[in-house]
Amino acid sequence: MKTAIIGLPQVGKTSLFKILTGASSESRIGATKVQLGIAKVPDKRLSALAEVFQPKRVVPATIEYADMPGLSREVLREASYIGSLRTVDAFAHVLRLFEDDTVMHVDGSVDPRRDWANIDLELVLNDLQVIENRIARVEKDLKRVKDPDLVLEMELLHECRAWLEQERPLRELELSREQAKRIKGFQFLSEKPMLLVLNVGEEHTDAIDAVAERYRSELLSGKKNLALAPVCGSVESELVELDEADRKEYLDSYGLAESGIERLVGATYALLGLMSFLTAGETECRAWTIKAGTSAHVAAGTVHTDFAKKFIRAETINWRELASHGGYAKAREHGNLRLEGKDYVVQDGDVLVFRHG
Ligand SMILES: Nc1nc2c(ncn2[C@@H]2O[C@H](COP(=O)(O)OP(=O)(O)O)[C@@H](O)[C@H]2O)c(=O)[nH]1
Ligand SMILES: [Mg+2]
Repeated sequence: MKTAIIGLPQVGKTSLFKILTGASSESRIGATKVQLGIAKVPDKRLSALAEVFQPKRVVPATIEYADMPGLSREVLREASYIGSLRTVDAFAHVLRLFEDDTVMHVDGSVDPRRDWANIDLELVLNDLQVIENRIARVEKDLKRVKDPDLVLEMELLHECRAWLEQERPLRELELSREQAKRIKGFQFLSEKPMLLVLNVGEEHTDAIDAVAERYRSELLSGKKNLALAPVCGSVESELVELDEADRKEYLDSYGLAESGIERLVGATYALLGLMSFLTAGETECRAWTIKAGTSAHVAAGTVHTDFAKKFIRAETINWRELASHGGYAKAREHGNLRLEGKDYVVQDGDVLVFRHG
């Protein structure tokens, strides 16, 4: 899964990228390169299982992030910039809330609502341009052959165009399942699920949840494929430099209950309808990311294609139960290890052992 960190220049994108990936990235005005990094998904369940099994390897789930140069009408005309945006699964749009006279704002003042509206409009206009071009092409083709597939496409394009002309992003458009599948092929920018990341100033960290709640009710109400999470860029980029042991204390000193990465990853999973299951043993404890509603058969395939092909059953137990039994033997003795078939819908926090031929 890949998320692009977007937003105006100087709003805290690179700071956020550092918080998430722990990577160092150049933080300078007018950076033009896209930088990629991997975030490890923090997971208390995985740590608990690692305590029990003492495995050789602990492998958390990961999310890939792209730190994008600041958005503007100009960069949205560059093919390479657009290309890096098209291929991601979601956007994290950083909105500046922090006040700091030493950091310039391209529009002269701090106003997250305005910034969000402006950038969303750029995404909408970009999609509109793509659609106009496509409609012109398909019209020509339809004059030659009445391909029913093209007729359906044309219908969808017209529906999207009408929506975009009202300056509304495609992520909010209600589509049939068939249309939703078709639209994916275009990789429209305004169609991608969007996480708004409020970059809150250090003076507001102890009220961070209240601030987020206020903006959530103002900006999100009734909108699809949209979520919001707050971070404090300047405070939390310091976290990356600290040992695990000192982090809790540091967060506490700012009145923060969890780190930005925990809040962001949680919000991203919810936005994309994701969850994780776990595998655990002496060799490896590992978290796997799947869509909510995934069957045991498909889950097996994410671990190994052979597990899916030769699937017999999945021995299943909630991570907490497994940890409290101290391993599979005791859990089995107590009859807490269930045998589930191909169609079992995997639950968040399940530990699965795949039996295969
Ligand atoms: N005071 C304050 N400054 C911040 C905060 N987040 C980022 N900055 C500063 O804003 C400037 C731009 O940050 P950067 O992450 O490079 O923004 P980008 O251009 O969006 O990648 C840097 O000087 C940061 O130190 C914050 O929460 N508070
Ligand atoms: Mg940057």
